Amino acid sequence: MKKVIGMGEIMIQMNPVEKGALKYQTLFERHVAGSEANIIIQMQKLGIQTSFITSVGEDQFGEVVISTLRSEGTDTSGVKVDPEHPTGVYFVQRSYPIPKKTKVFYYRKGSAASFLSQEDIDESIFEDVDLFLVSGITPALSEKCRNAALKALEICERKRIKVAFDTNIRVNLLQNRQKALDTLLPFIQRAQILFTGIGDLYFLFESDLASSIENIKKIAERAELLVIKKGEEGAMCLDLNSGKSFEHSSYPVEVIDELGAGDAFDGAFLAAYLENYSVKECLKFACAAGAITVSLKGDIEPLPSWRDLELFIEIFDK
Ligand code: KDG
Repeated sequence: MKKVIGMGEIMIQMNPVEKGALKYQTLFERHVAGSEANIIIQMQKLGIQTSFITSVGEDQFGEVVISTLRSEGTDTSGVKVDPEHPTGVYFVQRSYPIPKKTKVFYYRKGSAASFLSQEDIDESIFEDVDLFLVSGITPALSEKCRNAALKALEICERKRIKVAFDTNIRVNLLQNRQKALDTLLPFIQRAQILFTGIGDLYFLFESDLASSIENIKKIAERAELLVIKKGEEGAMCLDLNSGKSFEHSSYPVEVIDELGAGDAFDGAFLAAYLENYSVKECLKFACAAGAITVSLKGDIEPLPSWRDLELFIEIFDK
């Protein structure tokens, strides 16, 4: 069985029962979510053995985060419980003011995860690991977090563990293009599998897709696969070893909550990659997982199994 470790912040997601402006919402569903954890849980649901590194508050929400990871089968020996800082929370606003678009409001400043430090990275859990996964959110949370993620990269270098990185730019954490480039550079340089999106590429390089791809390729010195998510236009993957490029269109589904779709995409792509599927098939499973996830609220609950993916693809590819 392939083994993967992820690292990042997991928060409580408050998702309103109804669509519309947040200030008028009175009824909320409580979910648990966080980009890297969503990716890891997608992989766990697809038969990969997973562990997660994070820190949660010594509070009710921290308990929910840990029990969610455990109930999905992810190992929590890398999860710290911080008595001094709380578990982060965020609120979702769906379909307002732009129909089908989601906006998030974070209450994560000073959260337990943002105090994760190098000392919290226990090298022993990297034993026999095939892949380490992190995204641009974690190094953007704080300098401490960035150093913790850099320590994980160092361990991967020594143990020859592959790295998957998603640029996952959160403008409210990274502010501007230069800060984003400076913060993310070592991660983009180190990743063998690099995920990004058209929005992130535009934010980083302020140019058209073709020139942005050339720009990121220059930085991504060790990338074997460059995967670009294009939202409603589907996705593409450049196999930088063979020079071949692959595309897959998106599946036409009703969008209920677009949050977490990119994570489901990454998780399914990586699980398929670790199971030695072709790049073309990895893209197909990834696009299907993304589509299934936008059809429901919550980031973790809609993540599909192999059986779900096969059923979905059978119907939509008919
Ligand atoms: O990828 C979905 C995420 O945006 C969400 O679950 C919360 O991790 C999160 C973040 O930082 O936005």
